[in-house]
This record gives sequence, structure tokens and C-alpha cells, in this order.
Amino acid sequence: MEREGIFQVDYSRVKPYGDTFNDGAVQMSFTLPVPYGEEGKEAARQLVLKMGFEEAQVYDAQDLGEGFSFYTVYGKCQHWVDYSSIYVPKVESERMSFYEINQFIKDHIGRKVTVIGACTGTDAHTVGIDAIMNMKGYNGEYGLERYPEMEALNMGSQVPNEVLIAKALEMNADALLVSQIVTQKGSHIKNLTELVELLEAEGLRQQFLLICGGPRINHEMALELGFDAGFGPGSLAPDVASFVVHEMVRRNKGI
Ligand code: B12
Repeated sequence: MEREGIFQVDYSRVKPYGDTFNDGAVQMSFTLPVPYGEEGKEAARQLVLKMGFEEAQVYDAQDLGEGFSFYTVYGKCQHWVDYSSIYVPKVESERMSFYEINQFIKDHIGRKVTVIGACTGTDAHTVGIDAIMNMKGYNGEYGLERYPEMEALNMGSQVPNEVLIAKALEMNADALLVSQIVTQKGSHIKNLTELVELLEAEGLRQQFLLICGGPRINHEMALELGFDAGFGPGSLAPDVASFVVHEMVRRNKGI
């Protein structure tokens, strides 16, 4: 499989490039727990060689103080991947506009669709879930609170999974929208798994569409964790709303 254009790209052997095509050049940066200095630079260079890169060169080094230092290193990657054989599961539902979604709900569901959003666990990043739900919207798209055919509640950040479930039962929600931004030490996996387990333990899992989103979330990961869909960076309200309403109709959760 080849792509025509300025370069002839062989999709079955793809590697990064920087200065010249297929040179394998990669820029990486990391912190070392050693003082800033020539020994630190050499340690960074040797580490990059050990990672399997060739021609490692330290381009920048910064003193972080207190015995720590930060490095930007270039190296040449010797590997390639077969892009033409890659398959990544994605949310397949047809994307509709704000107006089409509201009309679709009127025509096919016949009642308001209730969605509850929250950023769960200790995660305090609200901007992502606000972008999806906030009345004012984000990047040219109204958030779900603006949809006349939806009842949308944004519970904000640091919401315990138990509290989210209690609210979902109280409001008889159709879909739960969970945001996870922090991924340090796998905290997003822990929070998302706990929600699924709590719902399963109470026999409630099938009662709600379970959707997660965040900058390091993708659909494949969401499915593996027991969610119905996952949305990554750049997602907008119509992406998730289109999925929710199509999936509700597919599951006969309507008229
Ligand atoms: C703003 C910010 C903060 C603010 C948050 C303010 C607030 N009210 O939200 C403050 C200063 C409080 C903060 C704190 C911290 N932060 Co911070 N923060 C950021 C920053 C700069 C921007 C995040 C943001 O707003 N993005 C914009 C939104 C629109 O994008 P988004 O979140 O990706 O959302 C989109 C999609 O992902 C998706 N989406 C998101 N959620 C959902 C949910 C659903 C259901 C759907 C469908 C879609 C969806 O749709 C959105 C729109 O397209 C990022 C760095 C960065 N540039 O991303 C770091 C970052 C997220 N923070 C980070 C860290 C480490 C922290 C702290 C731990 C720092 C500390 N040591 O105290 C604390 C954590 C506090 C806590 N308890 O959570 C790290 C996380 C690293 C990691 N791998 O986990 C980042 C990546 C910075 C970094 N490079 O290290 N942070």
C-alpha cells in the first residue's frame, strides 16, 4: 500500500523522520534524579542508546535544582511499523448536528434523554467535562445542557463513584458521562474500573449507557474496561450525543 504525493510512502514500513525522510529521528525529553552537569548529559545520552536509538545527541539540558536535571535528546529509531495492518475500534455511530440530534430524540425516543456528567475520583480537572456539557459550549458547539431534548446534569469534579450512581438512580439517567484527565499511576483505570464494578455488583450495569472521555482515553480502552464508548481529545458534544441517542434506539430505550 503506497501513498502518492511529495513522498512515496510505503504504509507497510513506517518510521519517524526529522531532517530527511525515513531517517528515524525522534526527539524525547525526560528528567533524571542526578545533578545538572556533564555527567548528567552523558547519562542521558547513554540511556537513549540503551533504549535502542542510534546516534543519541543531547540537545538541551536544564538544571531543575535539588539534584535533578532535565534533558532533551535526539536519537534515530531503527524500527518501523506496518501501518496498513493496523485496526483500531472507533465509535461508529453517524455524527449528527445539534438540530438533527434534538429532532432525532423527538422522532425516535419521544421523551427527554437524561445524561449525567462527572469527573470522578480525586481528579479535579473540570474543563473537559464542561466542554462537553456546558450551556455555552466549546469550539463552536453547544454543550449538552443547551439541548432542549436533553436533561443534562454536570456534577463537576472529584465526584465519588457511589455519589454518581446514587444521582443516576435518583434521576433515572440514560447515560453516565465520566471524565478522567489525570492518568498518573493508572488512576483513571482504577476509577473507571471501580465504577463498572460497583454497577455490576448492584445489578445496575445494563441500566445506563456508560461513556468515558479524556485526553488519554480511546474507544478501545473504554470497551476493555467495560464501558460502552470512549472519547478522546478533540471530542465535542454532538459526538457523544449522537452515540447516546443512536445507542438508545438500538437498545429500544425509548418510545
Ligand atoms: C488546566 C489544568 C489544571 C487545572 C484544572 C482546572 C480545572 N478547573 O479544570 C489545575 C491547575 C487545577 C490542575 C491541577 C493538576 N494537574 Co493539571 N492540567 C491542566 C492542563 C494545563 C489543561 C487541561 C485542560 O483543561 N484541557 C482542555 C480540555 C478541553 O481538554 P480535555 O480535558 O482533554 O477534554 C477534551 C477531551 O479529552 C474530551 N473529554 C474530556 N472529558 C470527557 C468526558 C466525556 C464523557 C467525553 C465524551 C469527552 C471528554 O473532550 C474534551 C473536549 O474536546 C493540563 C495540560 C494540558 N495541556 O492538557 C494539565 C494536566 C492534565 N495536569 C496534570 C497534573 C499532573 C495536575 C496535578 C496533579 C498537578 C499537581 N501536582 O498538583 C493537579 C491535579 C489536581 C487533581 N486533583 O486533579 C497533568 C496530568 C498528567 C497525567 N498523565 O496524568 C497534565 C497533563 C499536565 C502535565 N503535562 O503534566 N491542572
